[in-house]
Amino acid sequence: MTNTDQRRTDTICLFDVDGTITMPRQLITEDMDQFLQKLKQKCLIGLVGGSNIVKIAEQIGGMNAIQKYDYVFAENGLVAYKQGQLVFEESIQKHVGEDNLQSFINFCLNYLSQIILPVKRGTFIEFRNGLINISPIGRNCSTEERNEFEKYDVKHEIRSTMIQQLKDKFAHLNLTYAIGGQISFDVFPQGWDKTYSLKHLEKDSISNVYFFGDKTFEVSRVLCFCLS
Ligand code: M1P
Repeated sequence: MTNTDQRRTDTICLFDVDGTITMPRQLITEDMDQFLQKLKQKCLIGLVGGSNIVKIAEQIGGMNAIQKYDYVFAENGLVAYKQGQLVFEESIQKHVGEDNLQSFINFCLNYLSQIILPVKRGTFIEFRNGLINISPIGRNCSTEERNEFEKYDVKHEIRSTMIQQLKDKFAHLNLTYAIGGQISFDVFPQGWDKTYSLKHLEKDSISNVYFFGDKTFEVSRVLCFCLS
């Protein structure tokens, strides 16, 4: 019997990308690449990252490298590749609907136009496939301005106050608000974190999911056990 014959197809080892199989935004090392391919002889292997597929592919050796994994989930699973083939795509506009999206964006633009900050720059709303990123100071600010805003925000609660208003006004949209960085917050539909990728595995009757990630807080623990 060869190693491949012993491969368990009801079990997957699912790896986060940045900070887990690579350093943040860096290329995969030869050692890690070989380790994962060896593991693939024993069970299914997959990647789940927050970045888009182009960025993930760059880190693992190009678009052709996607087929080295049984599953690659980009944008937390909103874009899913199985055995190298694109099998699923979802977007925030499809999910929320254009009318709702525009009400939300217009409210944000109006709100942002009325707050006074020490400095304001450009790109206050960045529309991504799976989330909307909102920055009161504007994403075009310099590093120094970014650092200053972060401190100002701690004192004046600019982001949390805006989030509270959005939560009240758009409760019906079931959105999640996350302050993950220094100058902005992310808005995305509830459940659109890394656990989203589990939908694809459930559909394929994969019952054992072992998740490996660097920031394994509450969500990752759920991810580890909910299919086991
Ligand atoms: O990864 C954490 C956050 O990093 C950036 O936030 P900021 O520009 O505010 O520091 C953004 O990419 C944000 O979307 C992300 O959650």
